[in-house]
Amino acid sequence: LSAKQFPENFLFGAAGASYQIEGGWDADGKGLSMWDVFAHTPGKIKNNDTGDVACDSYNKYKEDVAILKQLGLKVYRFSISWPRILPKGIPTEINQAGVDYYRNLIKELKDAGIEPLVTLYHWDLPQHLAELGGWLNPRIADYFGDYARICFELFGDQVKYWLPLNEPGTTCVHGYETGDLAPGLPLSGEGIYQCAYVHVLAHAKAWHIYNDEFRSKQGGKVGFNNVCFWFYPKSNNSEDIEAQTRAMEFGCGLYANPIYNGDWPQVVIDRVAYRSKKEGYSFSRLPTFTEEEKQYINGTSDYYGLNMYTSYLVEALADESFDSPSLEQDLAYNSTADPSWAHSASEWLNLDPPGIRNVLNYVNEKYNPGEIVVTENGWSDNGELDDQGRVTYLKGYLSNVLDAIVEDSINVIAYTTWSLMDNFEWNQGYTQKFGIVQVDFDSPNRTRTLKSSAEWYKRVAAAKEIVD
Ligand code: GCO
Repeated sequence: LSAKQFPENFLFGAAGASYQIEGGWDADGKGLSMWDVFAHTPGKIKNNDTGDVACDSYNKYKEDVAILKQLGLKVYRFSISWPRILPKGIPTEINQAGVDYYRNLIKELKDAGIEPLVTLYHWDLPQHLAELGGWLNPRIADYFGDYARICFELFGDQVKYWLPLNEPGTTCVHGYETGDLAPGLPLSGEGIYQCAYVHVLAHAKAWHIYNDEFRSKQGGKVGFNNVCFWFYPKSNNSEDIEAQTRAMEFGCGLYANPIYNGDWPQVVIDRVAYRSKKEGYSFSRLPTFTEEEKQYINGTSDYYGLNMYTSYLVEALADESFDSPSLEQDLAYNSTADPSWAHSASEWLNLDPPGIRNVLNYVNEKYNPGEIVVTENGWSDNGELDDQGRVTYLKGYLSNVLDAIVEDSINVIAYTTWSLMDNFEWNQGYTQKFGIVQVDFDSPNRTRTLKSSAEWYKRVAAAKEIVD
């Protein structure tokens, strides 16, 4: 029905991440990451699953690229495992087998006409650095800068799209606030803000290194990746509308605002200062950027890498709903799903296609990022081959991306669905499947099979429009 077309040079693709797909956790000189350690700790992951083998992409990357090619996809977002390149995270020792792996993967992609979009860090922090304090230690930004420089040197002749970090928000909330993801530190009310601070500095460092040392000869782009979900106020009460603002600013804004506007969102500054004072602190639990840091972080992104999956309704809560300092208390809202939304296999993921168009408009207006790449968007189920739920989801969200481009004039240049293959879904292990391609985790061969959604997506990528 719709004759609306994606722009001629729009890139359709798929995404994945090292720890979730590679396996080879101790192969050929790779060092330990904090995810190896976390997953090997009994009780942390559903069924005590691990990423030890995962999709075995360390050995089967050629098959992965062949599938991308068969689907007519033109961009592949993958991440480099920091400890596969630098076993301890430090630049004293480079693991040549790791370098070879990514050079081979990139060559395979380029030969197939597929653009690599490379995340430098998708949560697998070298364990050595985790022991030095991980994302609570501001020096991690310096270690990250050294690692980023090495990757730009090693791969930058072939890679034009970089994302230094993946979803700082998820790490800071789940790694350092609630503790249900690695490194598993429940530092309620405090860890999250220190973690956000260190991530912002690390991202900016990588961007500056690229800008100063590589941009003129390599001509690539370094984007900022951030997860932004959409929140609707549950009612038109001013309290619920303020809760919506808090939801957007403590979620999306906490990370994006420093990068695009040079400081934390004002709402967050005010709210955490107010709460901290009430709780008896003489300072805010939110670290302060120095003037020099504000200058350094401001404007350090060449495109916005948006991860977007779901929406919620928010309802304001009374200010004293929790009895100790916490993000929950700072947020002071309750979030629920609209009863009309379909649910995925993941408790947090609902079907609300207009949410992505709302977020694209929000990000575009607030941060004026120029180009946007939707770097993650996808649906989970139990792994069935005829995955009509995923087709419905992708059709709805992609239609809204198309409307954002055509009707709202937002410059979305690419879309990489999460995920190319079923994979290790963090603390949910292999119980939730996001792939457009099925992986048989019971077969030693990790057999890959296209699902209905892959066949559908292939037709969309070829037609550059939404098809039935
Ligand atoms: C991320 C995501 C992915 C997840 C996906 C589904 O941070 O990029 O967490 O790694 O697998 O979002 O939950």
